[in-house]
Amino acid sequence: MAAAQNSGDAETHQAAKRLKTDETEAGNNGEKFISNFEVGRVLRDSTREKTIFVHGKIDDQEAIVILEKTPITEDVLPEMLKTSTQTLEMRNDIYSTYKLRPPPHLSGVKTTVICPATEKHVKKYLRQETFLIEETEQDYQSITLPYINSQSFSVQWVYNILEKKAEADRIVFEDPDPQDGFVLLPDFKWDQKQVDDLYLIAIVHRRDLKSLRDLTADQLPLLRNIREKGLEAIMKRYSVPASKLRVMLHYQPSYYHLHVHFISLDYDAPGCGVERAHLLADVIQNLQHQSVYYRKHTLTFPARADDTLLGKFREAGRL
Ligand code: M7G
Repeated sequence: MAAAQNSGDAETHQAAKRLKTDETEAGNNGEKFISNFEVGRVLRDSTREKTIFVHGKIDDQEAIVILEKTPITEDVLPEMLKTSTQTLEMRNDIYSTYKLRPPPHLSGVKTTVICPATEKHVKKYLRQETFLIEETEQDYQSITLPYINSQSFSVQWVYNILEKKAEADRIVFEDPDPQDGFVLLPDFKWDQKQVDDLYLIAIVHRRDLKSLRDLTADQLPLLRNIREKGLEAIMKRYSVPASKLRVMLHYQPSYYHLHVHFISLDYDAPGCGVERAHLLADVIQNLQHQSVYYRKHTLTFPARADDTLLGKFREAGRL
């Protein structure tokens, strides 16, 4: 696939391509949990990305289930072609199409469950028109900050990771320093089956930094540490070099506990557009030039049509 050809060191890359999968997965309980899902409405789907986001219920609780067909990788091709059952659909001259049915271990569907899901989760995944907001320093203080304090997503899942109450076995690297330390682990968007769509997040141990807006030059050691040690750990574990990674922050993030995204350059992940992504290298440079850069500058970000924050900007006459 493309990633193997572009990486420069195709051999190392190939070796890292077939990654260890999380065999523990959901087990029997998880399967039962998912099979109890009663389909409500489709929030969003994409035939191109082969994903569907569905709102429904599991045992009377609101739930969102995200299904995603996983990419076909080079290393499973021979087995897939040999062992699939095949049905000829049509033949015409030199053209023919087939329906292949691969064996179960080669036809997994990545499934994410959010349960109980809140109204905010439903809004997050519902396909909606988006608008750009230009947030001044003043807007942040008077509109965004009160909004964050009143109703942002719970970051309990983040604390569970930091306290090793969840996903402890998935940690790729940890620097335990309370000031400049962080935990690096696979993002739940990544099934870890191939590096083409590699996606990890570095979550800082400090709990007092909500987002890019809170950063000053005081956090340069923290940011440099994440960049340096995060890249080193990814090279060591997955043989993916810095030149193949987008290391960035989102503004606005969904979760207001500082974290950094490490994403394969070959993966056109959601949230990588200029209106939301800030490269960590640029953030470091900006803070080197001006300590209060992110406190003072107007920051632009996208918001969905029924995002409460968008409503607050409208009410304040800022949109
Ligand atoms: P964000 O920039 O706050 O928001 O990133 P976004 O979700 O709109 O991008 C948070 C990141 O954390 C996203 O990439 C999520 O996929 C990821 N994430 C969210 N949750 C709830 C979990 C989780 O429970 N475990 C892991 N490993 N990643 C998560």
